Amino acid sequence: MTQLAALSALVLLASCSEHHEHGADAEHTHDAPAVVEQAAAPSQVQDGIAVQNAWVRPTVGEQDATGAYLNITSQDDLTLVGVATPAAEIAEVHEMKMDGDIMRMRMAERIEIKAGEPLELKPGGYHVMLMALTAPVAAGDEIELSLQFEKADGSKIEMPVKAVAGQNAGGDHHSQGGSGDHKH
Ligand SMILES: [Cu+2]
Repeated sequence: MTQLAALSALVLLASCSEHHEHGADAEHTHDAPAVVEQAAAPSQVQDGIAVQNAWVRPTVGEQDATGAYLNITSQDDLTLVGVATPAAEIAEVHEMKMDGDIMRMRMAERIEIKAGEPLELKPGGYHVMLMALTAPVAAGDEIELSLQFEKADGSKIEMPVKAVAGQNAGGDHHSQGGSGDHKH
């Protein structure tokens, strides 16, 4: 798990780096091949909220649940209160935490996002859980998510986001088997 966490952090860091001034430098490469793909993911912006690196883990065989992952940065304090998608009957925000040696997952009803501090939904941490998928998810598929936020004044924001299946294939490879992610 530690390895996975480190890899995820690397990938997330790398995705942030696309905003550096030397973005035009084609020689600017990173260690993992997956990172090169990550750099192509556009950031999606609405109401001062930026979503980057949105991806979905492709399903395998009969699997009818999967995870979606993304980074959220907001100009103002914000709370993530839910998610919806036409791709699954049930979509929830979950949190995975080590409890001693056991990885536990529970629903996260509200996640505070501090102004300017990225919230990372990633394997092994917060994630969007898609259950009772309407169709299998294949690499390259685009999944539409609708993120539901609440601002400090109580007003609500719906933000549509596209997540591409399999963008984090490199990280995916390392996480197979180990995490045993989602046994719903
Ligand atoms: Cu989950």
